[in-house]
Amino acid sequence: MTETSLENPAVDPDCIFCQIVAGRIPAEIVHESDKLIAFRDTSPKAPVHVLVVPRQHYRDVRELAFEPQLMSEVVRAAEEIALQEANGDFRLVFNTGASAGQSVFHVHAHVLAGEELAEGAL
Ligand code: D5M
Repeated sequence: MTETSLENPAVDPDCIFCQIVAGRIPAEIVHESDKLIAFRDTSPKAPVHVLVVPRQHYRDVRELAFEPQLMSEVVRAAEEIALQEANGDFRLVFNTGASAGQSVFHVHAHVLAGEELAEGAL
């Protein structure tokens, strides 16, 4: 079943990231706009590990590719977070499909930043 609202016409009530967007599950939010939220990953793989998540439910980046403006906002958000929390450099990862490691099927960009990235440890 799909809920609808003016702000977010495509919400999957069984999706954990839709629940975070709706404020029903807590998260450490570091960045917000009308189209996106960004919060810390609960299993960080880098000194800075933030997930940038469109408020609207898209399954993966293949679906997001049909929304170039929103895709661009994801990249700009990553840039801002990396500037806020590290030296501005960052790695942007979209795990796409279960066999590529995607475990949450609401598109999210992993923003990874911090010194260990340059040292090749991650
Ligand atoms: O990445 C899914 C990521 O989502 C994984 O790194 C853990 C993270 N995760 C899962 N649940 C939460 C909550 N509730 N808050 C913050 N982070 C969360 P994937 O690319 O799909 O494997």
